[in-house]
Amino acid sequence: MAAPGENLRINSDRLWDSLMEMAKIGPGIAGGNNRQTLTDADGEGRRLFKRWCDEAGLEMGVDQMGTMFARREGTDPDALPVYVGSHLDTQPTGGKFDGVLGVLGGLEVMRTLNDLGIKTKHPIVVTNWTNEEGTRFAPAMIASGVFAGMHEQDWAYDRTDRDGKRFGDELERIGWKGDEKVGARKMKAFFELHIEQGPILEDEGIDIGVVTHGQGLWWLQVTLIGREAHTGSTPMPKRRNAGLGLARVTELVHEVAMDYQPDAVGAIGHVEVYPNSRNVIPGKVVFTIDIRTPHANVLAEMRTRIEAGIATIAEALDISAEVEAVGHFEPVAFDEGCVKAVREAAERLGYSHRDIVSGAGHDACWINRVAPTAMVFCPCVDGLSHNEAEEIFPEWAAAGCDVLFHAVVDTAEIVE
Ligand code: HGY
Ligand code: MN
Ligand code: MN
Repeated sequence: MAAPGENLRINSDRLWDSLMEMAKIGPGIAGGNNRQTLTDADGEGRRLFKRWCDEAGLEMGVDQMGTMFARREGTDPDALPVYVGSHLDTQPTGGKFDGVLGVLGGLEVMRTLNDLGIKTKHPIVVTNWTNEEGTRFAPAMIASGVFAGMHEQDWAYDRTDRDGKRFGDELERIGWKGDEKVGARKMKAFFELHIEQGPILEDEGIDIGVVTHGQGLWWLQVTLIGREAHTGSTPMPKRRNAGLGLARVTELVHEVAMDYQPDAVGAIGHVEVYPNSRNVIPGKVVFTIDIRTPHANVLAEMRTRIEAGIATIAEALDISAEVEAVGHFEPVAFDEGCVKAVREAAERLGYSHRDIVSGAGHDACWINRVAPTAMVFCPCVDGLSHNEAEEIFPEWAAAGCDVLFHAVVDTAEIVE
């Protein structure tokens, strides 16, 4: 089947305008976004996306995890659809492009096909996966995880945020709990366009990242219990200081990650200190360790070393420690056929490209377990993401979306 000509490009201005329009919903305090999952802002962003899909003549379906699927018909309605998409939810201090570029880039593919009157054999479906970020409700990629059979739906519904609100209740509250069975949809392939969220492409002056692998991850939620006491009148030897435990575990995570350079990473991003009073020794600290590496054996070793280290620290400080795994996926190798479609699209379009491993997790990491999957990366300024200062250039967004367009349309097979 003839591939689309190298002259076929998406409408860069329309894509950028849509990104800027979506960025107005759930604004942050420093120019980025705070459109956390299942908040009213998320609901507003979903309504805007649905309006745009309606205007593009797409048929919208919503599953029981709230994931949105907007379908453009193919000439063969029985042919397995090609899926494309990402997520519209953001971090509390998120950027305008993480996830959003993949959803609105998928919509731009549809809009361009409509403009050109192109018909494909396979239907194409653009997707907004619920709660990719995992910041309000852990774990990340929870909806794509249920879709891929990695999490039970009722377990996902029972996840609570720090105010004790349930995922299932919040999904109903914002009015986006669909009736489709999660995972019932079968895919010919899934493609996700995303910003790199790291510095490699920009540093090397490369337009496109052909994502061959995704690194594996553990999120370990740790609860340290000591004893609240007066910060002034309690002698140092008599303290059971959970805050000191947090400090030592933070150092431990860093040291273990540094032992496996250049690939491993580790940090603690979420911390709750109780009672969080200036003159009370912390009696309880709850925090989440995030460790990642592309190597499965190293990921396991890092977790083992960290858990053993926590036990040693707890004993030395006379505090107790509980460790609960709240997020995990093994390193991912994306589908070679789909990766090839991305690489060939970049070559056809004349964009510089290189193979790359994704440092961040993505819905594609789970969907790769149930359908041939690949990702397209574009650079981001200073490699910065999960920061309101996240930035890309319109040309970067357009190049990534052009490659997405060609990879998706190649796979969906142009009929006329
Ligand atoms: O955590 C991640 O890698 C993704 O941004 N949710
Ligand atoms: Mn993302
Ligand atoms: Mn993210």
